[in-house]
Amino acid sequence: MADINAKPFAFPVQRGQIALVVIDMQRDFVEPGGFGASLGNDVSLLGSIVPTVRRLMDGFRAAGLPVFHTRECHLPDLSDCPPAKRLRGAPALRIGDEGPMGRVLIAGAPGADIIPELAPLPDEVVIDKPGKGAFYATGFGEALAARGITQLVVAGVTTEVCVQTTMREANDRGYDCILATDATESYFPSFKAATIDMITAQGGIVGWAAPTDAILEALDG
Ligand code: TIU
Repeated sequence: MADINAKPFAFPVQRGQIALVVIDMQRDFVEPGGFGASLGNDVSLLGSIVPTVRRLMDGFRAAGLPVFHTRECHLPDLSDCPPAKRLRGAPALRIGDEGPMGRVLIAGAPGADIIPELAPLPDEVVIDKPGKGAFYATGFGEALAARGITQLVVAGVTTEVCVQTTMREANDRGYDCILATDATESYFPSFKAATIDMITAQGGIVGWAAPTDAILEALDG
């Protein structure tokens, strides 16, 4: 394994300590009729990264490296959904409401499932998270520690919300994080670009960024 050619400088891959985390590639964010659409977003942009995320996942799997998946979702009784989250704004559907893909952002509802093209393998860890970050109120940190993971390649949606929040949480916990720039997407292209700039500025204040090809090349090297 070689260093990844990345911004703001080469990412030093540590063999046996690197994992991929794919954030929230759920029907509720990617397909019409889900949570993302209920917030007023055009969800069509997000579908464009699916083949690239799949290529990244397959590269990790082929290299024998762990792949983690997350889902933003809540318990059916909403006991893990703060009213401040559920009641904010004036969405067409609120979390827990019955929508075209079942109850919005509720664990077990069809909309909360990961899209079939990116389905986890049976031995891969899936983290259900009630917040935007993957570490808050989950067992993600413990799952990573149990496997000796110290470096995260981060992909998924949306770049400036759950992806960036997870990278910031990870960075504060001491992980080296690199964002796969073409395996993440936002409903707002300018927010995606700004996020990549924010992460990599100031000498990598939050982490690194590189396209999928550069990441896979390093895993092969
Ligand atoms: N609304 C939005 O851009 N994102 C989220 O609410 N969740 C995630 O990013 N997964």
